[in-house]
Amino acid sequence: MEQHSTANSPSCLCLGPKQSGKTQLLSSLQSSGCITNVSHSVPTIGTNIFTVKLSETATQKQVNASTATSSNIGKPKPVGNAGFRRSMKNPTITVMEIGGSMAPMWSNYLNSVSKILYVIDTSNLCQISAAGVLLYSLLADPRLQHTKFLLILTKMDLAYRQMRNEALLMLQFDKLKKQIRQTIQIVETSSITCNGHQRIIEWLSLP
Ligand SMILES: Nc1nc2c(ncn2[C@@H]2O[C@H](COP(=O)(O)OP(=O)(O)O)[C@@H](O)[C@H]2O)c(=O)[nH]1
Ligand SMILES: [Mg+2]
Repeated sequence: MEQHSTANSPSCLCLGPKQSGKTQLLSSLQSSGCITNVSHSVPTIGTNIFTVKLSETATQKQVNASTATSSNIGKPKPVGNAGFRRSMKNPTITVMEIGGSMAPMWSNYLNSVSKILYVIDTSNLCQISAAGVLLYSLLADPRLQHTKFLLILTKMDLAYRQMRNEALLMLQFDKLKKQIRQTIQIVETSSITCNGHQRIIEWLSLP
């Protein structure tokens, strides 16, 4: 089967079931703004590419740390992952969203992926368990054993959302954690209030 991930493809993917809020989240991260009203959106068929501005202080710290060691003197400057521009001014990362309806084809995009933003809609009770199954299949993939995962619990502005602990219970997260080798960070977000967006940017800014 055709493999879509190449050396030039973004090494950061945004995955999750359809309508979980991926496009909305990445659009607001890209434009550094929140959405003002919730409108009906067109599900992503295929992929979308977003460029997200990273935290200059976080990337600066890494550059300092990696150039400060005496063993690095005289060696070329570190080059970031594909899609990751680690220049000191205006560092950015390219994130590729793959539509939820393409879940059966996610596997074609998993070569050389260093980070995955996995988005789960906390207001969609019926979808959370299915989202957990899809997440588990990613975590079990041999190509993603060293990939960093950020679990994003979205739509936390909605009154009828599941709270963090309830959502994690539905995902059987405690059990899942014991069976995988990756460490998963969790962040609660809303594209309406922009809560959690700074934490996502800081996580993206880490190596
Ligand atoms: N209340 C609320 N609605 C959201 C949020 N994020 C996305 N939505 C809505 O959820 C629907 C699906 O969002 P979209 O980003 O297209 O989902 P995708 O299929 O995962 O890309 C749209 O109607 C959005 O306006 C959020 O944080 N809060
Ligand atoms: Mg989308």
